[in-house]
Amino acid sequence: MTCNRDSGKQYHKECTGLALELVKKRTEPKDITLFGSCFCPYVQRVWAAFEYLQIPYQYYEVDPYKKPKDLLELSPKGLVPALRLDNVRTPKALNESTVILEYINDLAEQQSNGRSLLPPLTNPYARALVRLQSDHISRTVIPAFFRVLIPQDPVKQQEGKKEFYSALDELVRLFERAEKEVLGELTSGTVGEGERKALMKGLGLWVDGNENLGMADVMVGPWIFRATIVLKYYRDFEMPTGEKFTKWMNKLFNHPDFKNTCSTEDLYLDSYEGYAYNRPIETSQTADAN
Ligand SMILES: N[C@@H](CCC(=O)N[C@@H](CS)C(=O)NCC(=O)O)C(=O)O
Repeated sequence: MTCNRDSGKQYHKECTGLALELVKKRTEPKDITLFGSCFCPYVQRVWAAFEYLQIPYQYYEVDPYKKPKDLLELSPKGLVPALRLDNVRTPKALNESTVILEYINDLAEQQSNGRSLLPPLTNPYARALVRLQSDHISRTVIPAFFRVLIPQDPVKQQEGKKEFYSALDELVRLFERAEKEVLGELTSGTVGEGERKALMKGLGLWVDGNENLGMADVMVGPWIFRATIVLKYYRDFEMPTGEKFTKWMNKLFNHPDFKNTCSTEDLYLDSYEGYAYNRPIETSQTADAN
């Protein structure tokens, strides 16, 4: 059932559920501090990646709409996520979730802890295919999500839904393409199981038998998760029902490094009510930043 009443709820300022448990485990000072906000999907993608890549970090909750000074020192517009890096001689900073993802993945690859969100460096084409997925997520999937949520006119919402479905279809096509082009040739038996496993890695959870998060999984996961809660509740939106798509979503939602960064549903419903009823936050800097 679609919900039709604005109850004036505001975004939350503290994680709940499993995400709160994780915050409590990540309060110790570390060389890298992740400035995050509990409701933010851009933060969640980076957060899940930190967990998966096993890079030590401290989680620090901030209100990006209040623009605290310590956040502005790291991120020019005061957007989350942002990193404070004390792992270099003079403290440095990074912002933009996609840049942070690449950075921490580089760190993990350099540390050779066996974790990466991308296929091995020895297979540049496979890495490029995964980056095509990420590019599609940034350019098309995320904007389409907001075109379902933000318009108040039902006709526009309907158009948004169509756009979102076709963006998800294209994502599936890109998943299938990577699977086929990278693993398709490996059925000949000339490749050992070890190599197959290594190649599968960065291809992410779409691939049967692969339990490792890939770059596209963390890039898009927070929006898929929010779509099943927020778009369903406010816009009566149903996710695609294809068998493999559903299997992929379940793998994603149940992957411990993703699941542990999820708060309870009420946090997302409350935090997105302002979007759903067009109550813009005056201090928001995202209009020209996303
Ligand atoms: N392109 C940025 C977007 C980050 C972003 O929009 N973060 C939101 C929270 S979800 C924010 O900080 N909003 C504060 C504001 O709008 O001023 C990224 O990928 O990191």
